Amino acid sequence: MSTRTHYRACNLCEAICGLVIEVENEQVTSIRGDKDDPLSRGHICPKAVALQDLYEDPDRLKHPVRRTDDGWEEISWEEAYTAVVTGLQKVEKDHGRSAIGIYLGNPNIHNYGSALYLPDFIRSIKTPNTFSATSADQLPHHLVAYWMFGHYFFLPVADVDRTSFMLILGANPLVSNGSLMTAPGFGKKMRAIQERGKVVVIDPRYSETAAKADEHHFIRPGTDALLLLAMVHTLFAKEWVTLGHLETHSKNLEEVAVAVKKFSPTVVEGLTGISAAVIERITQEFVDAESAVCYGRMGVSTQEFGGLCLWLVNLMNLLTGNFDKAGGAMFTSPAMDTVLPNRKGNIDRWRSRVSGYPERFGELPVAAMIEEMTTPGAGQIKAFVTSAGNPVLSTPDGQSLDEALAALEFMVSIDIYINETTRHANIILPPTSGLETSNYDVSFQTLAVRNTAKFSEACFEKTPEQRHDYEIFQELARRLRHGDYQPLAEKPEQMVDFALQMGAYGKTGLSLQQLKDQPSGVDLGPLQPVLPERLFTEDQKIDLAPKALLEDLERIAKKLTVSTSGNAEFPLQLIGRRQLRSNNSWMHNSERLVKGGERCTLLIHPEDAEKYDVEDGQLVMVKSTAGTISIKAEIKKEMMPGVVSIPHGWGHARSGVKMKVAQAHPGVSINDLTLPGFVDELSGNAAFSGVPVSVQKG
Ligand SMILES: Nc1nc2c(c(=O)[nH]1)N[C@H]1C(S)=C(S)[C@@H](COP(=O)(O)OP(=O)(O)OC[C@H]3O[C@@H](n4cnc5c(=O)[nH]c(N)nc54)[C@H](O)[C@@H]3O)O[C@H]1N2
Ligand SMILES: Nc1nc2c(c(=O)[nH]1)N[C@H]1C(S)=C(S)[C@@H](COP(=O)(O)OP(=O)(O)OC[C@H]3O[C@@H](n4cnc5c(=O)[nH]c(N)nc54)[C@H](O)[C@@H]3O)O[C@H]1N2
Ligand code: SF4
Ligand SMILES: [Mo]
Repeated sequence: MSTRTHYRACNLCEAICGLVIEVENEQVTSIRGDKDDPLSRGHICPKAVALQDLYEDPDRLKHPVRRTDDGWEEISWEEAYTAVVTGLQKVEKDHGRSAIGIYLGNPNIHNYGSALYLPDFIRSIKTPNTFSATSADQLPHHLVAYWMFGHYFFLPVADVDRTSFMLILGANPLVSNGSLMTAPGFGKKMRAIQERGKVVVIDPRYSETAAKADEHHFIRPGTDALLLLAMVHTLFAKEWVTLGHLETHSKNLEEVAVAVKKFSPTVVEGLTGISAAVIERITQEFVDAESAVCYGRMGVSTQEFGGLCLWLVNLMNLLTGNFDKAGGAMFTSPAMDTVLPNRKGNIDRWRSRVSGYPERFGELPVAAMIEEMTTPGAGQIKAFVTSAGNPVLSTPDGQSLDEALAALEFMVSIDIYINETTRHANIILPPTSGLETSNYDVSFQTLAVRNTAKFSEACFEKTPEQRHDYEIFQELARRLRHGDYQPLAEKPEQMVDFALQMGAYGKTGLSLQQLKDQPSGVDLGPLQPVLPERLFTEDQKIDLAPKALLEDLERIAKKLTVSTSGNAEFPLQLIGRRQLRSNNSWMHNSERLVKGGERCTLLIHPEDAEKYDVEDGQLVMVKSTAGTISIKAEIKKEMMPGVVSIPHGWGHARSGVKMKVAQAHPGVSINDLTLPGFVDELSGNAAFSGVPVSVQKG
């Protein structure tokens, strides 16, 4: 009997937990947390063991497949590549480059093969119509970083290991395990913060994180920018503003003071639902704490004022002297640094054809995807490429996207499943995944609350028939460029080795070999101050008041004059939620992750249940201007009155999906209710928080 122990980082979510995997006769016998991993220190969540299910899943594709009138047929890689290149080139010839659209999903960023080689493929197509999950997620964070610090990926991270006061808006790290803040084992870290001080949560739902925090306040969805404006207003009104060591490295403080003047706590209390007294007290506690950090994520990013929210989150940290300082918001010093001066990002170079959304970092917002496919005219999308994405379930008005995909001339998906989106592809190219891949987490080691470096070898060899994602992207780039393509390095691990040796720790000997010798990972210590040296702005100053954000205040000022209590037809506000045993839309094919009671339910407050005559456990119709879904209601006091919640990523009952376990636990898709036209107008990011809906007995 052969046995071996394999060490790697889980790549399912941003927490990148260290795993110890026991393998006997090439079968996984156990997956547990790696206590020696310097970042995760043994933490894992229930999804880690599902890596085995993913590896063994009979529904996972191992060969390219072609859709025919009689169903899917397996084809060779040669046939598949030829069909893909022929299909794309035909559409380009007939309708031009813009007629090819691309959508990139979340797992691309969790895999260095995709992260490092996908750009070569995209450059081979050169279409303005590139979309990604970013504009249904963190786009405002990038935009604000670009304007304030000069680089779209120079994102501050909450120093949770040292802070003594944490103000959390619109994040549920006890379930999500942290986002744009790689903090595995957040629960333990949160208890330590509470021992040092306090954790306050602002959320329209009494979330799992709120339930463990010291204090929680309901907020009316979409009004966080008003709350934060009132907090920054208070900093000026009470003369608490201090920039600390960044005083001479910042500009436009006076503009901030003027801009926030009219947003006093008493002006915003009625709209946010949080009293002026509470706003002032929390602000004071933030200022008085030995160190404090304000952290905002999905709930404040995917809403109408996402850009303003993230700007104000940064201002809370900056103006209280809690920026680039232990216990505040800090930047990482990653071993492989991809935050480079020649990649600051670009914006506004083109606009979307139909609605005129501005380009953001090479992409157009997913909000524009459907109309770009369905509106006739030059530049209409006729062919589509998806890579590791399931936009039918993950982007606004998925039902209409579903129909638009069905009407395309040609579609190709680089994906491991035939799911709600990829079932429309003519060809699916399946890469290796999970345990079959080696990995160095390029992005999330750059967003981690501690500087560490770790390399994961593949646990299992791929079969000769399989291809790694980077091999697929290289081959497609080569063929699309008629052979005129040479990758920077043949394999991603060569890129990593080179970058590590050129990086900050290369001088002291950090190399790929060292990481291979220390498979649990290498500790590079707590976050360090890096400013002003690492600022990317031309004048080496932080812009506290970027013009576009000041201008966007006019949009929110209009909120002060209108009631937010919903309209007569759609009186309730819909928000989402994440669940520990889900991972967006694609891990529902693991029996152990879906077993138990129905999880795709509508949470509704008892007062609203009474008002709309809804009983617990009953099927109800939830309606928005995009559509109607039928879902089981759960009456819970954890919801703010007037707000209802549905988790995203469900809706597997569509015909032609080939994921047996998921189909047996289908749920319905919240994105059949969300609206493409409901966006943060500044960034173009989808607004999922606060979609107007009605609820009726089914
Ligand atoms: N209403 C609402 N909508 C949301 C959200 C929300 O909170 N509410 N959240 C948004 C957020 S934050 C995100 S990140 C997006 C996610 O949106 P998407 O990225 O579009 O969706 P995922 O569910 O992550 O789909 C991942 C796809 O990748 C495939 N896949 C998995 N592993 C691999 C691999 O190794 N290689 C390849 N090639 N494919 C692989 C899966 O089969 C699946 O098709 O959803 C967004 N949509
Ligand atoms: N288990 C699990 N973990 C995951 C994922 C998953 O699907 N499942 N997905 C991963 C991904 S792709 C991401 S991006 C991260 C996201 O990580 P988080 O942002 O931490 O996760 P969410 O659960 O979306 O948290 C959003 C919170 O905002 C609240 N909220 C909604 N609207 C508003 C509002 O208007 N204002 C305020 N203040 N709060 C609001 C919601 O009630 C919710 O508690 O999670 C990652 N981790
Ligand atoms: S928290 Fe995320 S990285 Fe850690 S084990 Fe769970 S899914 Fe994997
Ligand atoms: Mo995400």
